[in-house]
Order: sequence, then structure tokens, then C-alpha cells
Amino acid sequence: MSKRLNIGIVGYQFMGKAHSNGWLQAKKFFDLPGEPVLKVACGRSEEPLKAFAETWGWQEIETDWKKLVERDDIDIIDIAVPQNLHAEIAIAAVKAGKHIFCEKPIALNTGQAKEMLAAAEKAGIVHYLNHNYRRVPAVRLAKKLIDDGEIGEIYHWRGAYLQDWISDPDFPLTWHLQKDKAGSGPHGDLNSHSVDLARYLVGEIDTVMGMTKTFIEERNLPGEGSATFQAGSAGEGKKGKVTVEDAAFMLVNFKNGALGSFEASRFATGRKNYNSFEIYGSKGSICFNFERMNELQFLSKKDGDDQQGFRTILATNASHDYIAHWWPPGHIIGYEHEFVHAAVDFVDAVVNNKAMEPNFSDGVREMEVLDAGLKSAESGSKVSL
Ligand code: SOE
Repeated sequence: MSKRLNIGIVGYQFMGKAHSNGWLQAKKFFDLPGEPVLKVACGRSEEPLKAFAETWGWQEIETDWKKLVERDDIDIIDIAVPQNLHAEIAIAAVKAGKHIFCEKPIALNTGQAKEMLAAAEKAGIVHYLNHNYRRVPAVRLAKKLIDDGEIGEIYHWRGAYLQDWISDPDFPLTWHLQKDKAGSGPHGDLNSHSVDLARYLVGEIDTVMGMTKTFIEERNLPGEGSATFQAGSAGEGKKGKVTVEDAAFMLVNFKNGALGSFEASRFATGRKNYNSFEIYGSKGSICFNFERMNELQFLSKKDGDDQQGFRTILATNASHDYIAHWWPPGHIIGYEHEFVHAAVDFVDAVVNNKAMEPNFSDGVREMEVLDAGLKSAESGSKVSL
């Protein structure tokens, strides 16, 4: 009988659902060295929390996260709440010896990220920052092509993570639009993913130039049911000030000499979850777009001059990471599968005492880049890391 790993999750909205599904499916499709147990679901409001726990099979509920992290029968704390709560919960949980599965962005700023890393390293626990897109098989193929030298020297990274769910002027002033809760807008929410992928695929970033824009400065206060991608009911008509950006762009120099650009926007009308990147090198190029997440565009200069062009690789063969545990070739996978992959790798890391990537040290590097982008946008000058 493999070791049972009791999980306590804090948060029960979009990420709470995605994480719960990941924990549940992991043991159904993968041979795990330990069994993730959905032990306690934690949140402020008892009624919706109870409904969430019943839907997903969490054994108990708790409305005080401070009690949850102190429980001796909890092994893992899963942080699935907005980023203004990440540092306080993570630091308390690691001090209680819990392993941490934490949503991105890691925290509100670099200072908090450094505190989380220091506490996690002192406690010697497994800490993971859930940049789920690293666990897309097509992204893993991109990493393999680069590591195998198929792209050669990398000249350019072009990242664009574009959505449009907040471009409606009637979308209310949810926590995503308030600096004290979110830290920033699409910069922390979306450029954080792009910076993580750029660090994973290209390398560390040396200098940053940033630019931000807020298109809608004031919005109605939210009514009931507002959440990520969900406007919810109309409030009482009172308005509040938007205190984060609606779009954030960066130009960067990578330490290895490559030049890069990042675009994060929630006003890219028609783009729903367009997490895309392009990598151009001396021997070939790669293009990926999450809205077509099973495909990778690859061009190789090894192909004859008369045959060179971007080919579309369908990354759904058994030779592609994780796929052998799912379906036959061409039966494709979806957004939810990356959370299963993260759960699988996290259980392995905990049981076999391995480091997990990306982790809080990646989170610190990432926040340094993001904070430099905001500092540059403020000053109008290039910022060196
Ligand atoms: C909203 O922008 C969001 O839910 C992000 O917070 C997630 O990280 C991303 O994967 C999907 O969109």
C-alpha cells in the first residue's frame, strides 16, 4: 500500500477546481508512489465551501487556514487563493513542516517571494510553483528540441499571453483589478507564465524595459458570483478605481545574448487564453499557441531549401511526455491534464524526496523580472537585474 498523502487545499474557485481534478485523476491514470488524499478543503464562506467539498470529495471543511496548517494529519498544503494570501499561508505551512503546492504568481512582490523561499529551504520541504504550462507535452517537446541542439543559438523569444475577459467595460472591479489583492494585472497573472516559460526554454533575463497601460480606469463594484472569467451579478452601481494595468509589455536582454519581447493583455479582443511563444535560432525555430495546445510548429534548417517550412507536430504520441498514460495518438488532451501532470510529479517529489520545478527559487527570479518590468514602466528607463 503506497504512502497516503493528506492534502489540505485553501481556495475553492477556478484553481481549487483545477487542482482538485488534478489530484483525483493522477492516481487513475498514473502509477503513483504515494496516494493523494483529498482531506480538508478550506475557505472563508462555509456554504459554497461545503458544496465544493461534496462535489470534489474533500473529506472535511475548515474556514480557518491557520488551524489547517497546524494539523498533524496534513502532509501537503495546496494554495489556490489570490496571491495576496500566498506568502502568509506558505510561510506558516512550511514552518509546520508541510509540503507546498502553490499557485502562480508566487506572491505580490519579490520581497515576499524571498521570504517564502527562505522559509521553505529552512524547513527542507518540497515547494512547487504551479506554472502548469511547463507540463504541456508540446512544451516539453520544445524543451527537448532546444536541449538537443535542433534550434541552435537562440536569437529571439517572442511571448504573447493574450486574453479579453476584462475588456468589457461592464466587467466589475474584481480582486484581479485591485493592486492590494493581485499585485498587478495581466503582468503578474500572465507575463508570470511567459517569463517562466522563457526562463525554462531560453534562459535567465539580464535587463528589462517595460510599458503598461490601463484602458478602463473605473468600474462598477462587483455583485454576487464574480470570479475569474465570471462577471457575476451587477453590483449596486457604485464605482471604484482600477489600480492595476490592463496590458503590460516588456523588451528584455537574455544573459545568453538573445533578445526577447513579452506582451500580456486582457484587452486582446478575440484571444481567450492565447498563451503563445516563438523562438528563433540559428538552426531552426519553434512556435506554440496554447489555444492549439497539442500542436508545436517546428522549422529545421536541416530540411532542404525547397522543403523548408514550419511543420505542425501533433504532440500526442506515446513518445511525448505524459501522453502514454492517456489516450492513443491524436486523441488529444486539454487544459486540465497539465494539473494532473503537476500532481503526479509533486507526489513523486514528496515521496522520493526530490526537488520539484518550477519552485520558489524560480518564483524569486520570476518576480525580480516582473518587478523590474513595473519599475521600468514607472521610470521609463531600462532596468538591469
Ligand atoms: C486568468 O488570467 C487565468 O486563470 C490565469 O490566472 C491562469 O494562470 C491561466 O492559466 C488561465 O487564466
